[in-house]
Amino acid sequence: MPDSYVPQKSDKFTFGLWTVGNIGRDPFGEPVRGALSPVQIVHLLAEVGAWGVNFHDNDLVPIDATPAERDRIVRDFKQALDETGLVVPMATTNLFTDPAFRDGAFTANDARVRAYALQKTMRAIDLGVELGAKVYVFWGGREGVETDAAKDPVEALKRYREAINFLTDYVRDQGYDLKFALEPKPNEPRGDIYLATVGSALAFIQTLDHPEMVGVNPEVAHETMAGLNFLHAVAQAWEAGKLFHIDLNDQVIGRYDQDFRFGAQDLKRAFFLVQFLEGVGYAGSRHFDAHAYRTADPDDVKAFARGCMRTYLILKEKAQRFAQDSEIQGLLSQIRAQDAEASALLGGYSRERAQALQAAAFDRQALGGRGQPYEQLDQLVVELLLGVR
Ligand code: GCO
Ligand code: MN
Ligand code: MN
Repeated sequence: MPDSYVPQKSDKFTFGLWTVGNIGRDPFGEPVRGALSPVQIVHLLAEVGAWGVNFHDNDLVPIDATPAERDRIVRDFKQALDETGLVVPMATTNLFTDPAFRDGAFTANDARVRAYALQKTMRAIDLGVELGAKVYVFWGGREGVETDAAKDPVEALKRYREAINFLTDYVRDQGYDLKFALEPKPNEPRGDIYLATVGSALAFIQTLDHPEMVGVNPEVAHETMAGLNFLHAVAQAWEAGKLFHIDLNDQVIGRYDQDFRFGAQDLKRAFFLVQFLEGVGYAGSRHFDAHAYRTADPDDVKAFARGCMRTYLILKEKAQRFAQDSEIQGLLSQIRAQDAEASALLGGYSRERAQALQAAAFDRQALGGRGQPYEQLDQLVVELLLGVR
């Protein structure tokens, strides 16, 4: 039987160099896998069927590389892209690994660090654009505090805004075709990170000089760490025209930052997410910002990468079944049926409508007496996902 879950270019599946390249270091243990070169990772991603590869500046070019080394690395990387047909849809800056950023980058208290962060980001933007990136991600992992004695949170926001404004102007000045995507996270590695959720990032974007150039890069794990409903965050970003990118992985609420394989933890939430992205026609990358378990050997890393994509495709098929399932659709039309008389009372404001509403009679007890078959509906979804319908 032909396997219909084989990734295609049109699926727009991407991985960062740091994801399948993760060597399994954690706060308690040394690396367990050998480092792969960027060229090796490109070939690995091509082998498993990915469409694109993303990188931080220093995933590709080490922070202390000479200009000659940089040129050689970029040339080899481009050659690997040519050989495999992989594209680079997104790039980003590492503003968290080097000790210089121990107090943050754009929000660091030391002005020299803030200036260095801008310089490093401009250079990383140049590199990303050179390799074809159209989206530039800002994940402010170190932009935060352990103690609020250290930084004024209002001042931190002002610094953050000044940096993003500077960089949007840089992109315009260079004539680059590049959009920014802010990636919120509540904590880790800082005790508390500024712009902790998608909602905070969306509000912040409206205060920028070029809000049209800036959207968000929501990540499953990050909203889940905050105990929030990821689908709702994605939906709000989408509705605001700000879903420029997405980081897919999985996470248990209340645990450390796990970065599990997409769908590894909560299949039902993953299903509603895929159903949403496919349903609205989200056209951006499906980026898996996840890594294999520390127990994985190189073969198991490939299984991890294939698993992310395969689960996405299976859930996409489940969404099609959901749309075709007559029992589910029957319940949905029952739930969504609208009372014409009541609907006429709703909509935009007019004085007549306000008067009609003031005069309307509502049978409050009848309203409270009406149930909804959500148990039935949810059980049908569960059975669909369990493969028995
Ligand atoms: C994390 C983040 C990062 C970012 C990456 C790209 O929790 O470490 O998700 O993986 O996505 O730095 O900006
Ligand atoms: Mn993350
Ligand atoms: Mn991420």
